[in-house]
Amino acid sequence: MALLTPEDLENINKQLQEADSSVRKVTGLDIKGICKDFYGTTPCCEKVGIVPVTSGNGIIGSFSASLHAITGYFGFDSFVTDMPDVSGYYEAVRNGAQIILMADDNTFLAHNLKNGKIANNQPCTGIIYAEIASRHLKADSKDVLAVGLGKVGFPGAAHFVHKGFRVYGYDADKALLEKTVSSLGIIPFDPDNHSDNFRKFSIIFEATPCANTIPESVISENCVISTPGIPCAISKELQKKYGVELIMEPLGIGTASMLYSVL
Ligand code: NAD
Ligand code: 2YH
Repeated sequence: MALLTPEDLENINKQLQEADSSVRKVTGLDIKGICKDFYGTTPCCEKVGIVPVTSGNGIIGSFSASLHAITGYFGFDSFVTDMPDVSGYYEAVRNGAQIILMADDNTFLAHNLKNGKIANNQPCTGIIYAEIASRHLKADSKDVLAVGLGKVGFPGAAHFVHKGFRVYGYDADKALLEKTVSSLGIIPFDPDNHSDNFRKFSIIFEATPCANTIPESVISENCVISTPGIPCAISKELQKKYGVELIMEPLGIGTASMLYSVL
């Protein structure tokens, strides 16, 4: 499991603003608007308690502070507890938190204590990046290439299928690819296959922990690449060469998706 680093989270407000402007350009709505529309929820006055967690690899510098900035950006009233772990959870509830946000090395959750709803960051992230890409106003077809079909990628690919897109999928793990092809009915994409390599996509969804995972040959002019994957799936040079609209941000879009899903 790849862990976020303080470097990933540098200038989180600026990263969110830039992502919001790309989302608006691609879909006509901002991130908030998409979350509202997709989940059918609107925040009213829910207080969010952010609890640092020391287990495993421990506290990530600026993780909690970034969540504080992100929740504020989306209009939630939030606070970070002074204490971590169980003591922090107790502190959050005692101080009126209705939604708890906390993460260890494997799971990042949002739990609404009032209505019992709970969300996991990985599916929420996959689904919202897929939802954003599916709203690409200038897409030339309902074909999508999904690269990386793990804990974030699988729910994203499933979301495209659910919305009626024709999904071509690729994962470096052949067994996982086969399993996903049979469970979701997607079309296996093989970057080493000559004819697959001549197919071009105006929507590409990527969720891997690797760089340069998207072959140049599949990128069409002005395509949208919606990618929660860290590091970035495509080089700056290729982005520029093909006028790619990139939707990529390390924490905020997925967190917004989690929060709206538990309202
Ligand atoms: P995962 O390990 O469950 O899945 C990653 C998948 O990518 C695996 O199935 C792996 O086989 C595949 N893969 C690796 N290299 C590949 C390549 N070159 N080509 C094709 N497939 C390849 O991980 P995950 O939890 O799904 O996370 C995926 C990425 O998303 C990670 O970088 C993670 O840090 C990031 N992430 C970002 C956010 C966000 O808000 N931006 C949120 C959650 C996760
Ligand atoms: O970065 C992570 C994991 N990859 C799960 C997130 C899924 N995108 N966890 C963050 C750990 C935070 C740490 N325990 C803290 O500072 O509280």
